[in-house]
Amino acid sequence: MDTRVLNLEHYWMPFTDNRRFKAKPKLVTAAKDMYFTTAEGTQILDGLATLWCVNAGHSRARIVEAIRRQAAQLDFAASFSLGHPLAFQLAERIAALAPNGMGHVFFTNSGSEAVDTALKMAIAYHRLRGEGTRTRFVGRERSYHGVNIGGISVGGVTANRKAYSGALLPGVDHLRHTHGFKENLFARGEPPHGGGELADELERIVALHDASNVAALIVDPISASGGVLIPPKGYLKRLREICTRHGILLIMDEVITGWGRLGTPFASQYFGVEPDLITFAKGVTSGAVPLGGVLVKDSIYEAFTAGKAPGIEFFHGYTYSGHPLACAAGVAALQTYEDEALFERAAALSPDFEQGVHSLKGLPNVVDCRNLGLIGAVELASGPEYGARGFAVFEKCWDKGVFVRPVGDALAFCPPLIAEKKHLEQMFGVVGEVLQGTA
Ligand code: PXG
Repeated sequence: MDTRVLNLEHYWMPFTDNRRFKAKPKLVTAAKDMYFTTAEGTQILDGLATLWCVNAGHSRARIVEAIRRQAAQLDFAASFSLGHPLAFQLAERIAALAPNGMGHVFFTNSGSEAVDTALKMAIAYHRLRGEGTRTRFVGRERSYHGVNIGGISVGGVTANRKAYSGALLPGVDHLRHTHGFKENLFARGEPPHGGGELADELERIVALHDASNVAALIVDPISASGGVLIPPKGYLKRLREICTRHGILLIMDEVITGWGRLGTPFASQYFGVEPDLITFAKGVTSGAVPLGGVLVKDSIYEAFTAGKAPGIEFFHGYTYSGHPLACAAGVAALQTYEDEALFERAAALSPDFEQGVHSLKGLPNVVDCRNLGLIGAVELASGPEYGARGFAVFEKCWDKGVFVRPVGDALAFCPPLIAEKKHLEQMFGVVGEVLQGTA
């Protein structure tokens, strides 16, 4: 495509330095399996499943065909007191993959909406049970829970919060992030140090406010956009114990860790932790159509539906909740994961991935390497301008045909689950070469 005729002015791009992008655009015009094709016709390896989404790879035939067929058959039907079969079929499939006892699914269009939905569910649930004073939330530093007001309030990414400080939800505390112990640097898999101590901070926060005022704790098992922070051993289990002891709901934000990233459908299963609510998005359709949602424990659904006066149980929903195209893509993506055993493949490839991430240790400026399942990062020492080194490395990798994501001065890796050894070799080979050359 001749991009010289494309007017770049009018699209205000999200989370992008618009001026820098428009001065030197990176445009892709096609994608298949592991690779993008750029407007100039070069192939770029997608080392981040685009934005932690495309777990089945790009433009997979089954998913494409399902969307095409659905658009022709039933382009749209709302889910407000009207329904269509696919939404129910997809919910059933998701429930079958979920941790035990989580048999109900509420659909949204994005992870941000899923997070705000889960926060509202938590408050409404406690109120229904006569514990209406439970309205406070606990989040964590460096966690990303989307960009809606609820999500940035419980989230811990300063850049996303600072302009809105006075408009954030009241009644939110944040646990420390889990990064920074020097004993955990270059840990392979779950870092050994600090899990219990970090989790015990929750006790302190609960004691301060009294448990009767706390609705839920929200945790992204791996803070991906916070820099791929892997939870230390025992940390999540301990948080679960504390929540249970105090009647606080545990929301696991699995927008990135869901759909096989750690070799299990959800990270909750990998860590052996049973949440009360799970938020998901991204990989549920392998990124092909926007879809998110909240998986809830049956007891939560029943608190809303059992024995109450007739009428709407939960005054919440989006026009496009359960959109037919999204559901068609979701069913096809989940079928692809199953047919190709992609979650198992992710688990099987994890040792090679770990090897690749840690092969970067010792290269110039590398101060940490971390990994779990098929997600990982290399962190570089910051120069005078925070993030500049990470961005420069990202650009050079792109020029050499590999797409990875800079998160400050870290580079994140999160390939589609269809990745093969040769793709990992290409990705870590190019990153290593670029790091070597930027001493
Ligand atoms: N929770 C988590 C854990 C996420 O990673 C969301 C919620 C929000 O999802 P939506 O679909 O509303 O974007 C996310 C999204 C990045 C980046 O820079 C990451 C996300 C979104 C945009 C940028 O890594 N994750």
